[in-house]
Amino acid sequence: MTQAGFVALVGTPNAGKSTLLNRLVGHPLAAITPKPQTTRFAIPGILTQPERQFIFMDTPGWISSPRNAWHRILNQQTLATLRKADVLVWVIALSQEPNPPPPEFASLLQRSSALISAYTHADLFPPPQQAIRLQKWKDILRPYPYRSLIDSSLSQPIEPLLEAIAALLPSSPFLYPPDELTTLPVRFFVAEIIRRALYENLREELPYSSEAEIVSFKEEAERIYIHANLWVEKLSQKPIVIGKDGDMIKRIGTQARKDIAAWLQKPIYLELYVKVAPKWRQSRTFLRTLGYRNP
Ligand SMILES: Nc1nc2c(ncn2[C@@H]2O[C@H](COP(=O)(O)OP(=O)(O)OP(=O)(O)O)[C@@H](O)[C@H]2O)c(=O)[nH]1
Ligand SMILES: [Mg+2]
Repeated sequence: MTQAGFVALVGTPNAGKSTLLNRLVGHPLAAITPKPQTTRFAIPGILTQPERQFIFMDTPGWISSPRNAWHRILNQQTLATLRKADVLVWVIALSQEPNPPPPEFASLLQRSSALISAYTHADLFPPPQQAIRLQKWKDILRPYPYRSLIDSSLSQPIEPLLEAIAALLPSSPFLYPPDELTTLPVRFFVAEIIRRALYENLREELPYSSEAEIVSFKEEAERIYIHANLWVEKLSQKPIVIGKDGDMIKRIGTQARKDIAAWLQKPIYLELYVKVAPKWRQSRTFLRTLGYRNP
């Protein structure tokens, strides 16, 4: 009998969840940046082996003090993903202060019969410091029924984590065609690539106040034509995204175009428009038009 199931990767912002998703599936599916709150949707990544199918779910980092409708939707996505998962992977970063999981999902972890903890960022510390930090995390983890605690830092191979998850996958027929890598459409990943360019080029509050929306995506024989809106929250943010003589928007566009072309293996024509949607993070209606849904 084959095995198949949903595997949720959950944890605090910046813990390294998206890095793990990409390593587990072997493709750069989810955007990774040094800034917290990079992931805004539950992103599925599918890995099919001859007898097993893992459907990994990357999740937005848990926001412990949500300040707007957007934060609450991000947290709800994480909770919904946790609830439907067959295996839970609680991702912790040794670089972060050890803290118990948020009360909203602590009980789900506590009741889980298939919980694993993976730690990251161990490579940043010499072994004695690693051991001290790990011990503090073990104290936090003690009340939880985790099956294994695995060093999944960038310096380590990913296979031990994969094997630990495989041991907990339910017996099941495959849930998706074996050659499928994700269930989200290409447009979603194109918007993610543009957003990563925004994150990497903008500073302070701006990355969190901006969002990319694909308006049109037309594939022709020679080239793919993409129009996207870059939404910001305030009129005063628009000239910053455009930059002096348009140099910032040019830089963002060039980086995004190259990354999209590399991903889709085709020349890209990319047109970006900067638009203002006042307080979009507070507006459930606008969030819905950007694809955010209450799960
Ligand atoms: N040194 C080191 N850096 C890591 C490791 N894992 C991830 N990173 C870096 O940590 C940063 C955050 O990684 P992400 O994978 O985006 O973290 P995330 O948990 O998905 O973050 P959010 O989506 O914002 O919640 C990036 O700069 C990664 O390159 C690790 O094991 N060691
Ligand atoms: Mg992420």
